[in-house]
Amino acid sequence: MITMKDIVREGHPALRKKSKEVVMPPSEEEVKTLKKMLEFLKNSQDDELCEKYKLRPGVGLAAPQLGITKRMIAVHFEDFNGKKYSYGLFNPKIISHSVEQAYLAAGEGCLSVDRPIEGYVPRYARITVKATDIEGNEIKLRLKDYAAIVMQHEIDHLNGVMFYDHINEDNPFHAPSNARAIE
Ligand code: K2U
Ligand code: NI
Repeated sequence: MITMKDIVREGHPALRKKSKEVVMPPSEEEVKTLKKMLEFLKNSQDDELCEKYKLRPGVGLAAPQLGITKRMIAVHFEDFNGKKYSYGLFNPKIISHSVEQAYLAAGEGCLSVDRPIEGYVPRYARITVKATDIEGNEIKLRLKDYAAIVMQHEIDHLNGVMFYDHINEDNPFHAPSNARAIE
């Protein structure tokens, strides 16, 4: 199982690289890795396992955070309306997005960043993502608000982008005029 020792931290080159597309169909090892990433997120949200293995709770994980520069991500969370999202995705791509932006009022964190970084992270409020799921199906996801934020955080990792790259340096709590706060 994946634990925190497997997650690379700031300064690791994988976090600043553009990850490579996974050639379809994925290898057994790539499928196994993606399943382990999803399992980590589920474990990290289980109080007992979290405590037992000293996990940091996570709602998303990208392969570069394991030092694997391949375009693979996992997400596992419930949005603020209680809608559940649980996906392992190969080669996720944002194919369209809103002009309107959104940001988490509480800011963002990252399992690869062992320090709190304050500030708003402006992102697209709505996105459409196409990807191949763990079973090999080509899927299209239309996401908004929290789900859109999580997905963009993870896809950023595949492009070597960290959440704090989006924070306004002069005024970290500057909200762009067309951006909506997600509480
Ligand atoms: O990619 C990662 O490091 C996982 C992040 C994803 C994330 C952070 C902030 C906003 C959207 C996505 C971790 O999930 S950070 C820890 C966390 C745990 C529960 C809820 C929000 C953030
Ligand atoms: Ni992160």
